Amino acid sequence: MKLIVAIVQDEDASRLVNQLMKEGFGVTKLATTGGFLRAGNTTLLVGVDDEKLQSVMDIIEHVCKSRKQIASAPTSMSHMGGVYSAASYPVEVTVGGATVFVLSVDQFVKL
Ligand code: 2BA
Repeated sequence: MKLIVAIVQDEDASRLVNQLMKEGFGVTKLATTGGFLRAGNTTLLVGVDDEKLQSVMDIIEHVCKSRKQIASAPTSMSHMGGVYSAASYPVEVTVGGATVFVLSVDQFVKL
């Protein structure tokens, strides 16, 4: 059995959950925050038998789109009049479709 940890954009999350549920997969949805953009994203946990892994990966790939977002990146520090100040400038980053980790599951129990 595998545990799929999929980090997706909020815009794709509902459609992805709906599609996975429709295909009979169990899903847990977590509200998460990306470390770089400091913006909300969604992490899905999906436990699947090994032979179903590719079906889930195909659904994720089909539903999740990549998008461009503007992030604020720090540039130089300046030191004037005894005061340090940092400027930032906008950079464009491409986010997604999805960041997916596949973990082997040692044990799966429902108590
Ligand atoms: P964030 O950390 O907010 O990153 C959003 C996007 O910013 C990334 O998209 C990437 O295009 C860019 N980015 C991230 N770190 C960067 C850096 N140090 N310099 C320049 N650009 C950078 P994705 O790669 O599609 O990642 C989307 C989200 O997936 C991430 O949101 C984070 O929540 C998660 N993620 C990505 N890689 C991860 C990893 N190795 N471990 C854990 N979570 C990860």
